[in-house]
Amino acid sequence: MDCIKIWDLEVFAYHGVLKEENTLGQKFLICAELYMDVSEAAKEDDIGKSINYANVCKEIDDYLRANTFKLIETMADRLAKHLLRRYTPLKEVSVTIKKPWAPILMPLNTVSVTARRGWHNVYLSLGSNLGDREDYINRAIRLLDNDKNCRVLRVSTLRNTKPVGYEDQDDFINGAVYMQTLLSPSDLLSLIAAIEKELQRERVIRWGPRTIDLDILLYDDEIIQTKDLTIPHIEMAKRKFVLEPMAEIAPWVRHPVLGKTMNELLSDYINLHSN
Ligand code: A4P
Ligand code: MG
Repeated sequence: MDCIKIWDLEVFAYHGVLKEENTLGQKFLICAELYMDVSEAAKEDDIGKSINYANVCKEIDDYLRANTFKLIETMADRLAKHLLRRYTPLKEVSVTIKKPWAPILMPLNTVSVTARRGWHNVYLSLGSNLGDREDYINRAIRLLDNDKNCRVLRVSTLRNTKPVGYEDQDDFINGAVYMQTLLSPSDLLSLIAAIEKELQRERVIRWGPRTIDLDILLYDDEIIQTKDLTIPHIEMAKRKFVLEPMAEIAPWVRHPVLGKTMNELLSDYINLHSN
């Protein structure tokens, strides 16, 4: 991927663990690697199609003066995410914060921390079979999109579906969304748990009635198996109520374990259940 590099931008700011650092301030050197596609800007020789590095330098200076952090780790993490949110063409950002002459009572040139952050491509499934089902699903989508670390980019049609698993319950409405997030998989799980809680989700019966159910189907091409998280979602290929909306919004996206696209998985499901 193409990259615009800003090297050793000097910023005078008030970050640090020591009280003197917060009152007297000090000089930091900032490097930012901005990963994006510059071919359109180059083709038309048009700065409007790129990111103006002068503006980025001003943005970095403003951000690091307007906020105070104890650690250069935090400075690098927050600044990288701020730049990703501020400039939509950016896919990834690597920020290095250098602290020249850190006060360690020994000769030292600089100490630095680098944080590389980027947007992750995520698919979620949504389901509801209690109360105003459509309203719960739309509210969940709004809450996701309103989170500063997420942007919802595509929403499937919402479909009425018969309950699967525990069948003695009302019909569901199901759908899927494509979104990008700056959150790690476990932080994304915490966010969807918080949204479920806000929308009065109660866990009474496994696979039972619920105002809202949000599941992470895919997170980039990652394969994750921890105590709390299985990605890709363990049941996704066995469920028509997941495969139909996924085939609608992401027909060519490939399941990283099964090696098949959403279209292929839906065809397999239909063939298996038509006999
Ligand atoms: N967990 C592990 N992996 C994931 C993941 N990829 N995404 C853990 C989200 N959570 C994941 O989930 C229990 C735990 O799974 C979480 O705490 C998390 O640590 P839960 O949402 O509390 O419980 P649940 O929803 O009852 O279980 P699960 O496995 O999410 O159920 P499903 O698969 O969603 O099934 N029929 C129709 N027609 N439509 C439906 O939407 N849904 C279900 C529930 C049953 N029948 C249905 C539908
Ligand atoms: Mg669930």
